[in-house]
Amino acid sequence: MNEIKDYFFSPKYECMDRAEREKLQGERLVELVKRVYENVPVYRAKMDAAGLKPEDVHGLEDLKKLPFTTKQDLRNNYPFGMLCDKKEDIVRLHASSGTTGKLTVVGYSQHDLDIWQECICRALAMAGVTQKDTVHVSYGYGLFTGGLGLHDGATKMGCTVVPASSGNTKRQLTLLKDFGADVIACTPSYAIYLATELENNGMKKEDLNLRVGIFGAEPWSDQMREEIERDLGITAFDIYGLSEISGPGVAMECKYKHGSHVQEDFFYPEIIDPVTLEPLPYGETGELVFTTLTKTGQPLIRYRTRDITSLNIDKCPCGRTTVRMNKVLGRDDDMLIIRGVNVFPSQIETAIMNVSGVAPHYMIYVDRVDNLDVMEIQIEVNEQTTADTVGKMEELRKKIASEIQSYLGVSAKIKLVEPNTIPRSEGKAVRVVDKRKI
Ligand code: DLL
Repeated sequence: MNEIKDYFFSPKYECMDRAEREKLQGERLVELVKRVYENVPVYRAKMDAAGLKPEDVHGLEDLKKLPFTTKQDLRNNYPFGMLCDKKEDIVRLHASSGTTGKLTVVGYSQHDLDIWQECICRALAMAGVTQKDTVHVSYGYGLFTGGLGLHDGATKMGCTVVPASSGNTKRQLTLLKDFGADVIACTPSYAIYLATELENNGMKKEDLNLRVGIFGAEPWSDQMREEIERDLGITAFDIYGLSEISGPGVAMECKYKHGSHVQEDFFYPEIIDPVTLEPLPYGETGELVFTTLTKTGQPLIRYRTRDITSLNIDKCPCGRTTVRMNKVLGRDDDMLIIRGVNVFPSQIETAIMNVSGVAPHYMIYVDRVDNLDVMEIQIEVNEQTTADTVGKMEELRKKIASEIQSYLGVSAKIKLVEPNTIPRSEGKAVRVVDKRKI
């Protein structure tokens, strides 16, 4: 593995004493609540309904009194009903499409773009990326925040940025080789795809100069990380974010890879019980909620991300004092309930990858037959395994079925398929087809 020479981009905020940071967060919250009450009718109505006035919020201790914001609030007020700044002060619009319904639109002021760039710079510094590096961005450019987010942040740092965007894998590989990029930023599933396509394009990892990968936008397992690191010869970092809050860079892993440091001077995280909506203590798993403490364009108060994770305030050996979020297990609206058992696709992936002989490409099909949930998982075998006998294949199939059963407590039908038959994704991977009509 490469040695990562990380550094602090903004030590004052990243390594701040926790009590001092909480004071700053409290002051920012008080100011934020005043602003949204005055400028965003939705927040005024929500606070009035809760019998709350801005004067009732004195610091972080009052955060739990404030109402939540949901994706539905953004949809109901499509497109600009949740802006806090005047429309003419909005310099960028991004939007994300959910599985259903209207786009979720987010307006950014210049100030919001500035803090987003600051977050990306802090993230790049965590991965030891400097102004001397060339950063190849294969996240999609456009309404999706991945491409432009990494692009603007890496530009601010002074890196040489290659705005490759997504698609055209052959050209991506040529660019990576010819421009000698040190860093690649894309989804982890695309990184795996690029690695497998190297050989098909007559290339080896040694032909590339890559040192670091900045991967996010979808859940991924540590096994997937190992595979990417091995096949591309890089160190792979997890970056987290969501359009509503600030795109990529809301949190990022340091080289110790024990959770992602949340840029909590900008984005205050909470974990709540998604059923009772009560805040949970550090360490407990629940739904992640963010309050954007300093945004001006479209700030959000207690935004429910639907992402399931936990927070950790233990001391990190890297020296940053910011709270870390553990890997996202999945979204609570992504969660599959199979015969009463809660199952996240990421857990299925971990179970599959515990067995050797298969590739990290799979699809999960869920259906209901005679009132019973059935799950079929189609998994690609790797090139070596295809040469195996029928008996050996059957052994492998049984091994995976038993791994899934013991890891998840639920049975699944396993179907092994030929290499390169599962559709590849250039953006976020779609791995679940739920055909149940409940
Ligand atoms: O995916 C922003 C992003 C771009 C993050 C590039 C990282 C890299 P949205 O399209 O709004 O924004 O989707 C946000 O994606 O709520 C999570 O469910 C999921 N997600 C994002 N990053 C991670 C990650 C971007 N590192 C939604 N691990 C979020 C797991 C992630 N899930």
